[in-house]
Amino acid sequence: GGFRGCTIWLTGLSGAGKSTIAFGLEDYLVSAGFPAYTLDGDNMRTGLNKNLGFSQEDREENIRRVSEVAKLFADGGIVCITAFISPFRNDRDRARQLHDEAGLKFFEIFVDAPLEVCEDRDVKGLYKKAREGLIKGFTGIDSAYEAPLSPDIAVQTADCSIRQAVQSVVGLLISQEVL
Ligand code: GGZ
Repeated sequence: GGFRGCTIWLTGLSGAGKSTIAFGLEDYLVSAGFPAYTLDGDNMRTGLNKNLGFSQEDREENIRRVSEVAKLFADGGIVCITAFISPFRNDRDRARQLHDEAGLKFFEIFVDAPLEVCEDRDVKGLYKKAREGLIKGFTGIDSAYEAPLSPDIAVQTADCSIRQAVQSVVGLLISQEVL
């Protein structure tokens, strides 16, 4: 018995809503008394992964390190939420495998929004720069995004609120007996 950590892996395009959902979920969990912590570009790419860029090789290494850190958090009894594009299926599968081997639950959440919607939002103006050729190898423009084939759930952020998206994940965690 007792509470165990796990990893909630959010994947999706830039601007799909991963970070917003991650922090909404983290707030919900912490308020309900469950330890939760979000790993994202802001706390990983500025520190542990600051030597990495956006080539395929660097993204793979980024996700490999994030996977290992998430596993440690989960093993330490925390709900670890990760918010990275994590564009490659193989890398996400390896993250799951790492958790499976350690007997830790792992949930892949597809934060699904059409490219047009993400590009319309363009919160940081990066899509515009990518279209203008000022950023090369931008996911969805000239770098691949491999959508999950069988995510634990998908949330369509063009059609639902952040609250609803967070509630879908919470519903999954309850049905899987994490909460
Ligand atoms: C994609 C890029 C790129 C390129 C910089 N491609 O909207 P953001 O700004 O905050 O989210 C994007 C973030 C992606 O970092 P990740 O660590 O999640 O990527 S990966 O999982 O693929 O390793 C975007 C910004 O970094 N960004 N250049 N070329 N996103």
